[in-house]
Amino acid sequence: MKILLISPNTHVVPYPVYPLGLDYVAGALLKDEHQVQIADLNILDQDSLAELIKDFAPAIIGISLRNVDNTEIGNPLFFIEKQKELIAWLRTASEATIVCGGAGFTILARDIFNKIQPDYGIVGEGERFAELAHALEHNLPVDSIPGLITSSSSQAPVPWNGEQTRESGLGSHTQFYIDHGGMLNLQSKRGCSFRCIYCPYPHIEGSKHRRVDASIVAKTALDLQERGAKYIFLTDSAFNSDIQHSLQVAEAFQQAGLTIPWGGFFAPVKLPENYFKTMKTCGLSHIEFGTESLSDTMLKNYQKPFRKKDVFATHQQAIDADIHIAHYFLLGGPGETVETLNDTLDGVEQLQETVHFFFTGMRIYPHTKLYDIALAEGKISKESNLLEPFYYESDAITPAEIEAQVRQRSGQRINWIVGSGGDASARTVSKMHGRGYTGPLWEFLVR
Ligand code: B12
Ligand code: SF4
Repeated sequence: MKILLISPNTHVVPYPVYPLGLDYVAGALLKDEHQVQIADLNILDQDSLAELIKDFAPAIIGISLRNVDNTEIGNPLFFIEKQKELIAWLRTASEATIVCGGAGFTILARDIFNKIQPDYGIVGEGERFAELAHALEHNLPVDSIPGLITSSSSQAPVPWNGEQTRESGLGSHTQFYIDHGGMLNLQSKRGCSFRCIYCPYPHIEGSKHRRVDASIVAKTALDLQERGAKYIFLTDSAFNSDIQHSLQVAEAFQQAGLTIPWGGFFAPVKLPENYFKTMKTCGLSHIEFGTESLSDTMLKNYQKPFRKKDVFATHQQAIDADIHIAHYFLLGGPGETVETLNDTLDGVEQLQETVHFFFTGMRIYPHTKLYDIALAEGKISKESNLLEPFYYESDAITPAEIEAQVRQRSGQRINWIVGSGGDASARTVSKMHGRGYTGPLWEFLVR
């Protein structure tokens, strides 16, 4: 069958992100000998898309819904209306069956499905698309496909234990990302085994690690380098949630001859001595720590797998290894008070040679412990609409008060950033990428 895969994500904050999920969906479909094309709306406008649809005449169109919103309480953006318009327009341009999937879709599948009305949705890993395409091609029943959403039935994601095949050479969109910052991305495992109360990642990817053999990860990394990548972002929920595997992957990079820098998300958990020195030797240049708070009370409330002392020790280890460091904070969750916030900000002031991103208000997602807490506290009901972002607010301090306090403490410091930095910082990043700088570039704010 002819299948067109669309990435409608044109969000540029903090920078345009290569639509990695579609490489895996394409890999699974190509294995079943379907004809597949990828349309990335970062490079195609509506007229070019219409032309592509006319020429290719797909029988199925798959849409990757990565972002629902930007999860920024102070500068909210909601992307689903635009996807609804896209689907309505596709119905006029094609008779193809429309299938949605992706990380954002998986979190709020039923609500998104009802709003944008595709023909089918698939929650969780998109490799299952091949099963749906097979059923549609041969007029077989679809009801038993794990994770399938229809107008009348829903299912939870079922982790995919089959082969993961990345098809990264499909279409010309790769060049766009190489030309705009040089960043391509790579996944070394799926799943996160931690249990942080607000986090939907274990729902999206499962809570059991499914590791890709380190030598295969390194082979893909080398392939990205040969295609022109100047930097690789490891998209794992937390790259070091399996410390051993993260070391194997890093060492495999070095053995394979990878020379470009790379980075990713890390949890500031207790680490073996010299962990970051080894990582640095293997090319790790940027660490994005999901620190969230520096109050032990709040870290316990959030069920984080580390405490304040671990953050400081891990931070120091990263500094000693001479790696760029950023910390992300998530303020205002259950139990946040003026005192816990002060504890965090006192701690932040002691963390040197880094950049801090502060997010206030926790987006409440279904299938999380935070959802249950908010329900028990009467902040939401089972009928609450969580598709349009809804944030947990502590009874003791409002998001506005938290933001005011962060801004007041921050003063003129340029390494304290509220939210992702928004359009202004995205414009600066874009200009620098235009001048040939590569990578995430937040290291220029490190103080
Ligand atoms: C890594 C990451 C980042 C990195 C990306 C770096 C890079 N160069 O790639 C950075 C830090 C830059 C980032 C930024 C943002 N991110 Co982010 N990110 C992630 C993360 C952890 C992994 C995404 C990923 O690449 N996964 C690996 C690929 C292989 O998986 P995938 O894309 O999900 O695809 C699989 C399935 O979803 C499915 N699938 C995908 N497409 C399709 C299509 C069809 C038809 C089907 C059937 C299936 C299918 O199949 C694939 C293979 O199994 C996810 C959380 C998570 N664990 O998923 C959040 C996540 C996607 N991000 C999110 C958000 C909100 C953002 C930002 C808006 C945050 C901000 N305020 O700046 C920005 C947006 C950036 C942009 N330009 O779009 C949200 C989206 C949900 C929401 N509320 O909208 C997530 C889910 C995190 C969360 N808060 O829950 N992000
Ligand atoms: S470590 Fe990160 S990805 Fe894993 S559950 Fe906690 S917040 Fe989510």
